[in-house]
Amino acid sequence: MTQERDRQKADPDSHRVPRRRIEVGPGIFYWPGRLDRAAQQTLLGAITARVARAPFFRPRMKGTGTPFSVEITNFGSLGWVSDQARGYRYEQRHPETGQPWPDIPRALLDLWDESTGYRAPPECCLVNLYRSSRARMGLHRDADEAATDASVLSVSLGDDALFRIGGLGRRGATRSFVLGSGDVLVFGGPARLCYHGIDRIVPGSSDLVAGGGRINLTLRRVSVPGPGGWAGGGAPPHWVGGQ
Ligand SMILES: O=C(O)CCC(=O)C(=O)O
Repeated sequence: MTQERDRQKADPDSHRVPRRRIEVGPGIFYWPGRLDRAAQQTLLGAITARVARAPFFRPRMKGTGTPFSVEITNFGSLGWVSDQARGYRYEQRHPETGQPWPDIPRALLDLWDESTGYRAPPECCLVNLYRSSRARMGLHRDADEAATDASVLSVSLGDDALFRIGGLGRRGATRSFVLGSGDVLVFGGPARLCYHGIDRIVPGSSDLVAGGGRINLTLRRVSVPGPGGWAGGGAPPHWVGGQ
């Protein structure tokens, strides 16, 4: 992966050709430069238009109320939120505007189909904004979803980030690598509940995001699709809204 990254750095145009998919570990797939610069700009435009309707906000840890170092918003029928009183959960509306989340951009839905092959669309596109050089994301598991048979799809835009991924236990061995603008990561199957996080970003390593920083898009299927599943209509499942 380091060689891949070095090649991109040496040849700035190399990102125009989608690179091959690399299996980093069982169930963990990494596509450096999956989106070329034009695709990144188009996607960023789609994100910016939606953020105007669903502005970034800063989630807080349950109990302590400690603010996250990242700001977030969501697209899709369900948005991941966290606040002091109720902690991690999915909600159908933006906590500050009270409005439903904007739809997930078409390009991301296509990428989901291509890269996860899952039988149903994602319900949540969590948008993480790493604006400050101190922004990071501690090791955690994506464990608030019922559909753990669906992979998690992650798209990076803007500044490079040092991504860390381990195993199913918090204290196990981890490995880290750089996620750059346009890189795509998918983890599922044996890796679906792996611990992962962002150690730090590299400020100024990309000029894509106006104002600087990094945007990460994490797409997840929340509910189990099909008979008995919930596809955004009717009564939501019990894990939505912290009920
Ligand atoms: O920013 C990233 O690349 C990781 C985001 C993440 O792990 C999450 O939102 O659960």
